[in-house]
Amino acid sequence: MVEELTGRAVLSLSQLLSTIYSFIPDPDRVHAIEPLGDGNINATYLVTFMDRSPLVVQRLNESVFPDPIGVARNVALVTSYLSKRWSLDSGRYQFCRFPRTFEFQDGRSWFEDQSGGIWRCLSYIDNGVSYPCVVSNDQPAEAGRMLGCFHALMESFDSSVLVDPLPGFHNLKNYRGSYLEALDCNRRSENAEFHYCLEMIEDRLESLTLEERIEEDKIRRRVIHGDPKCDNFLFDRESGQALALIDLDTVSQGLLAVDIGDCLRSFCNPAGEKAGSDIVFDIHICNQLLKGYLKSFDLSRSERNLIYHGVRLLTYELGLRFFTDHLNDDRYFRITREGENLQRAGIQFKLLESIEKQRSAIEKSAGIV
Ligand code: GN1
Ligand code: MG
Repeated sequence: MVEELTGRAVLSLSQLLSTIYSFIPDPDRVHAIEPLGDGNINATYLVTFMDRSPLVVQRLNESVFPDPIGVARNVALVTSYLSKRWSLDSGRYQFCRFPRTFEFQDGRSWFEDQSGGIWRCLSYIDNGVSYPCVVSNDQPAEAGRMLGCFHALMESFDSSVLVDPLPGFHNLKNYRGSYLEALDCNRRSENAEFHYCLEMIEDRLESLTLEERIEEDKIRRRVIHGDPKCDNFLFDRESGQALALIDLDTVSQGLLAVDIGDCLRSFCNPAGEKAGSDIVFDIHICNQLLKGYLKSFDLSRSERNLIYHGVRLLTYELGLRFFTDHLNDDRYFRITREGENLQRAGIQFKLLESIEKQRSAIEKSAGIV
């Protein structure tokens, strides 16, 4: 059995275990180590102990993050800010919990292994479970509430202390450039799905940026999560209440419409990012999620105006990113079979068509018509 990280490093199971044992606290008290979650980027494990709380152990994907130590530091700053901020207002945010970053003996928040791999440990949120798509009626409103709480808690965080985790992330021009480059030199196909994606990409390019809209309306950038997709939320296993927003590597300055758009893109696709047919943007989920969000964060009218454009942009952007990665032989997003990123791209573009058909309903949901 081998552990394969997207891109490069391949570790045998014994190398993987001995690396993890070399830095975790109390290695002789370990009960089990097992893979955790379904993230496309980092490799994540749950380490349980005989007599201490479990830890989430992650190796940062260095072929995605150019400065993995910088990213580990960012996350330590964000988690420590969130827990301080939360304790000041724990009545209001009583159900929110956020992971804490484990500090090693040398005071660092990361560990560098012999081959230069960067690892970190985070606290495990008890009873928290994540899902790849919506599984219960209350989940969308709960997720919206949690995203709103996250934005509210992070409002006064000084994001200038963070390094840019991923230069060019959520920048359509950047993805367009990589796409054109990949199209020029890489594989092409006669496959119908491939041509459908090409057409979708080319047809919509001009009408998608948020930049002009924000300049007109003078919308300010705030602290965003950057990746609030469904399986980055933890819900209480029994009550279904949203407990936490995890995967904080992409926290940066940005537009709230980017986070809200990405969150809607993910939650309102009940078939999930991997299923092949019946891809529809579920307007009922959208209504519930935005209701939950607007209860915990007061969005200005101009920001609400951007929500439709945000969900459209983020869906297009992810389709373009999956498609480009397919052209580039899957260097970025982990795959389990050949052609998976092409299929994922097609799903995002079908979702995009459904979003465009429901523009007025989405705007109504955002409270602007
Ligand atoms: C990646 O790491 P994960 O699986 O939570 C990606 C997101 C995409 C998402 C699509 C750093 O998120 O931008 O929306 O896959 N994260 C990064 O599933 O690229
Ligand atoms: Mg994740």
